[in-house]
Amino acid sequence: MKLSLLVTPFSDENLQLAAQAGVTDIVSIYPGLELQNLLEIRNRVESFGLNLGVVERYVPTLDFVHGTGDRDAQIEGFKTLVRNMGEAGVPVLCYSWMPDDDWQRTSLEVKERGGALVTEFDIRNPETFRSVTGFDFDPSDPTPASALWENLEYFLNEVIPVAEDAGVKLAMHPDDPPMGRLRGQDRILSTPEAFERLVAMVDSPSNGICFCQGSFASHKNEYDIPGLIERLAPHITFAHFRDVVGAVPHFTESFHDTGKTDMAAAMKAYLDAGVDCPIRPDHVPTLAGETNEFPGYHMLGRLWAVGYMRGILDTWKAVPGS
Ligand SMILES: [Mn+2]
Repeated sequence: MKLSLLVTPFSDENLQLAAQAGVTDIVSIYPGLELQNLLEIRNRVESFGLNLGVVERYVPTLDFVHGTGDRDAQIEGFKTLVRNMGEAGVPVLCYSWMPDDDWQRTSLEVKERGGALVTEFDIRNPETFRSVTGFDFDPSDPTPASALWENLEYFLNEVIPVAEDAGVKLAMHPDDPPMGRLRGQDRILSTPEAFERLVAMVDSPSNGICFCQGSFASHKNEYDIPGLIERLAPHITFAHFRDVVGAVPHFTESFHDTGKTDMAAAMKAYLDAGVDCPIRPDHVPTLAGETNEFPGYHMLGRLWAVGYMRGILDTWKAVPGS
């Protein structure tokens, strides 16, 4: 596995911290459609002795997810991004099919160990549910699950051949929260069966999965994470290492050692299955001295997480027969 980090803000200091923590691969947010921008990001990352391994977050998707507006123009943009990544040698593009664009939470400042701040999702009372994450949609005009699936198949048939040509692997992130419907809007990608349907739609090494452990762990079915990694392993092109306490309808994020998953067993599951892709900590707690302006996306928790992950990786390397 390639120890990876999303660094925000994308500063020289944070890139240096990543290098010092032993990270090998950097995850960049959406760089826009100019090849030059992507090349500049790659060169800056490489100047710290790091690789640019993944593009993730803020990739425009909502028109082709819902089949609205000029979806073909948005697909063309996605193809341009894929071709640029091929040109720049960036191998993985993470995206999602969330109809509300990104994660939903109801609190951004629940206290974890030592007063560290984590996010919470609580829909035990749907009447009072209110997302505070800033991603939303018009609940008066929902897109049904059948249309979300049709739009996905259309998208894959358009994009996967381009990704194959470019040598880029897509990585589909699960819905977060992992629910089949939220506020009247269907959601289609939160179960292993749904991901098996996704990868069967277009059979290609470029049609891959981002295995976000916390998304599967917070599903009401409370999946066995190591077992699920083994099941989906041939299609995993990117991994998010995170954990939660609880499950839908109520869960909170956690440190890697305070959640409900055996994280050492999860890491071993990737290794045993021969998965060799970028893996990054996701949604880390906000620690002392940090503003919590970007919940889940500050640096101190990431650095703590990288050390934890490196320790597990080295331990399994040192265990005979593992
Ligand atoms: Mn994730």
